[in-house]
Amino acid sequence: MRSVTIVGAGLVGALLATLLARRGFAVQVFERRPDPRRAGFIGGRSINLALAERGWHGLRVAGLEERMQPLAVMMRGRRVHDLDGVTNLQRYGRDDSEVIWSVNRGALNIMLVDAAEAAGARIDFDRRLDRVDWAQSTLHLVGEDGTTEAHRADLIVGADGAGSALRAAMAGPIDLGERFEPLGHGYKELEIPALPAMPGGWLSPTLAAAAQRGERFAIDPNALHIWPRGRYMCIALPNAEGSFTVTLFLPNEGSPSFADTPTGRDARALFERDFADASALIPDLEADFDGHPTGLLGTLYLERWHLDGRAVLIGDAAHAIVPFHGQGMNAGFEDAVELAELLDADPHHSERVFAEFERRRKPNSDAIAAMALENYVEMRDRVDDSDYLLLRELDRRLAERHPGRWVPRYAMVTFTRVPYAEALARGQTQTAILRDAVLGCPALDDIDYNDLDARIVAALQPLTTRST
Ligand code: FAD
Ligand code: 8RB
Repeated sequence: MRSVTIVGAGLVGALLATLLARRGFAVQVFERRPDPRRAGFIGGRSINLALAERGWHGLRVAGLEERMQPLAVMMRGRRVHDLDGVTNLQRYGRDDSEVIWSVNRGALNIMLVDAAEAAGARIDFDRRLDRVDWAQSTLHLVGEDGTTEAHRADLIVGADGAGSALRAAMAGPIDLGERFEPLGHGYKELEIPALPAMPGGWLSPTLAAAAQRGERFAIDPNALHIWPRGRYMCIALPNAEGSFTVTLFLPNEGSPSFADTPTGRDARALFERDFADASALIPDLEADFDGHPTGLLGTLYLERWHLDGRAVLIGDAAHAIVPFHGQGMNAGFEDAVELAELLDADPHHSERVFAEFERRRKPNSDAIAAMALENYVEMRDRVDDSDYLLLRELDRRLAERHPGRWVPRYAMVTFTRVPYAEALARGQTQTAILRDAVLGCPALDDIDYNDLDARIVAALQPLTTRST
């Protein structure tokens, strides 16, 4: 039996542990944090994630889709809030089969850790990887009380996130070609609380009436909310119990920015000016802003993901990206499924397996990194622009005329498993056609669709059904 040591029992490490243990590998996981199932750990802040088809596929392969589904909140589209608080829903897909889902990170992590152990993996919590002795093939781990232990490892997988300690250790013997590109923008998490059973306090009369009727959500629960403001924005994702996690994205410098918004009071003033409808729903904005750290954003690129046949990186450790396509975890789950399949098929040639894994996945992780950067501009600046809305409507019409051949890029990324690199390339072809079609065309009904159809059939092959 081949043994694998995984560093990190986060989302990707725990999924990979499950998949490998189920295939008969002896799996040992080391995780820096305490066991998330331990009492006292649960009940902290609700942090949610958008789960899309690629993520669901990973859970499906691990046999967890049906356990997760009841905990997930459907988001049918983006609900765009203008400066006056007027909102519009832009559907993501054709119907309720093409939606994304908001899930609780803690609940998902617990489910994955449970599944990994049930499949036979061993997880040691409170064990931080400190360094690796490559000559002795030994991991050196530090416990929460400072005690150290050594662990001989055969194959090592680094699923220890963006700040990966395994990556730092691998960079000793080889040059990974590592490059981090900061976005120049950061983020802060705030909370729209659930409506209380006993209305009072901060609630407006309208919300108090909603609470009286037994409603828990202060705004549409079945949407990803966006407050686009050009160079910056806010978003909100629903939590099953009725609250929303709000994320404010701002440049680090300039105005407004995190530099000129140092305190919660300054943030309240910014919200009153630019996000007034949201401001009224965030009673603890000052305390949230002062109490939560400002997060950093950027893209991590590596030229190499493995150290011969001994160690390989996956998930954020290999390719941390900006959040604006909601695909970080989704991409990491695709890594886990792919690596488990490759290792299972050829367990005794790990160098070949790791090289093949990198060959298959790296073009796709580069593609989603690029599309995630592009989607920031789309979300913060374009979703309320009439030219954009016209292109989006034509995109939708062409998808209707050419099912399986013309698929909007957002849909390819979110609702299919078409490789990201292919989604990026097809998206470029489609965008060129869209732009030509509307050039000098005031209305979509004036377009010559016969001409356009011929060009589309020539430029785009039908998508293969394997991944749709
Ligand atoms: P992580 O989840 O970061 O897990 C790494 C694990 O390794 C952690 O448990 C950590 O404690 C452990 N570890 C670290 N160092 C060591 C060490 N030295 N020794 C032992 N263990 C160690 N993605 C989406 O697809 N959709 C979303 O909507 C979305 N929203 C997000 C919202 C937020 C606020 C953030 C921060 C990210 C979001 N992402 C989202 C991205 C997603 O969270 C990541 O892509 C995903 O968690 C990557 O999984 P991972 O297992 O590679 O890394
Ligand atoms: N990391 C998401 C989308 C696309 C939405 C659209 C965007 C917060 C950190 Cl910013 C963002 C999307 O185009 O209409 N789907 O899912 C999730 C997003 O942010 C998550 C919650 C997030 N990720 C550090 C903060």
